[in-house]
Amino acid sequence: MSRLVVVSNRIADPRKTAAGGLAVALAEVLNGTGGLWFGWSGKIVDATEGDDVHFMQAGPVKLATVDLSQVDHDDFYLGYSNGVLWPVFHYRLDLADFDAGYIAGYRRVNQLFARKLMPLLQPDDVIWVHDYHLIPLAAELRALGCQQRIGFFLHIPLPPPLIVAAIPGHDWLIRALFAYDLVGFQSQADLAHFAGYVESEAHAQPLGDGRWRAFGRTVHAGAFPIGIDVEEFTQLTQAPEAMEMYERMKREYSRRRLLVGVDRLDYSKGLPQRMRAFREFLQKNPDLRSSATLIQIASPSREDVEAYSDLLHELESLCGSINGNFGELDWMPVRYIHRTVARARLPGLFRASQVALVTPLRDGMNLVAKEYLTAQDEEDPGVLVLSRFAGAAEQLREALLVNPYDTEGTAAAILLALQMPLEERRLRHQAMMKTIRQYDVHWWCDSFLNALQEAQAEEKGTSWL
Ligand code: GDG
Repeated sequence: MSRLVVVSNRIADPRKTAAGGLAVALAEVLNGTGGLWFGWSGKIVDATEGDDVHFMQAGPVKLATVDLSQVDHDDFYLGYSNGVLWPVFHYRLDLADFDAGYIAGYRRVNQLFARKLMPLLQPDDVIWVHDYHLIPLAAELRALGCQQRIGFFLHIPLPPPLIVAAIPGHDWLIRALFAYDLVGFQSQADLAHFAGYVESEAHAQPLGDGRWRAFGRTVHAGAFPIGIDVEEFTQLTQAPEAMEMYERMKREYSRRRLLVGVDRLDYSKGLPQRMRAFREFLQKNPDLRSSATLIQIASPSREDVEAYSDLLHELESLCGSINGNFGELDWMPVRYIHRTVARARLPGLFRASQVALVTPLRDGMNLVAKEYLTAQDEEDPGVLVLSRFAGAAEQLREALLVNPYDTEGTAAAILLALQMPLEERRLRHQAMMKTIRQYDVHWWCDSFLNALQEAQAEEKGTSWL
């Protein structure tokens, strides 16, 4: 069996359960092959300190990391990755900062990764690169003579061709995808956008069977919706810490209905829109007013990017005004927590909540939706209100699907969710759990890696850069 080499911007120690489903699933495959995980150490160092690779053994998995200089971190991570690609790929051209200097940093770090990874590779390695930070990595590796099979998975959405085309240098970026043997997306919609782009902008020829040919090379592309580790999350739900959280919530909210939202504080997650919909629900349903509480956990994220501090203020002001206008002496409609909650407690909170509001404006997949459903009591499950613009909506058709921009429609769905009869809740939950179990994180890993094994590696000689 070939050794697996995983490359991602950040790496997680796969032995720590706090790392979550993705790290655990990757660790399982890496353990099987005695694999290598390569990425950024998370450390920023003085440019004069050199760029050594640090190694750490985590069970059978070898972790290899490099540090970044301040300027590389600013241009590559804050600048191009999170100031250009993240907003544009989430359809937010208005938030993109197309500073011409960022792209040089993005290339520099991808070159650094390629240069440092290349000597660690073995001839029959299979390389799996993750996410938007590292789109040109395969092209950089090929330029150094890398012949191995390389796959890429995009965790975030790919927008329609004309939105991608707004990025200065977009043709370079998409051309770089052709240096991979397989490119994976979260949804059929994202895959269709890829096809649309490469056919209209790069004049690629569709060869059928999910293959496209352009720039003298053939790339395979497919949709591989990511799942969760259902078994691990079920165990987490039954563990003492989650049970304790569940009991506490049940006690505290014995006379009230609980709604829950758990998201990174990110503008893609539609948090202000969600608050406005909840406010609309409170306004329209005075009789239900003091019986429903929304707990919103917004874990801090990328606070050094400007758009995120604007969002923080908007959200704080909305929560404050909702509580100010609708709160009673003994009840506040919104409990807003701007902190990270321990992973072990999340399933308890999910299980105690009758409704989950997962209403991103755009999301590659959204794992919270799948975690919420997995944590439910199947005899008396809660209801998922899900944005039609989350990748998860392609799979979870039995959720209450909403348009998060439609305040009134989302408010109506909240009411429907709170009033849904038990039998209907069970049927919907059962149907969605079937999908979540079938397409879990192991399915995701296996199906991607099988497709990568089958993808015919060819035309290694092409010049990429
Ligand atoms: C990207 C894509 C895609 C959240 N708050 C806390 C916390 N979380 C955990 C959740 C979940 C994970 O973080 C978030 O995953 P999502 O999928 O919802 O979103 P992104 O972070 O944006 O992830 C996304 C994903 O990649 C995988 O491909 O689904 O579309 O954007 O596991 O539970 N965990 C803890 N405390 C918190 O406060 N412990």
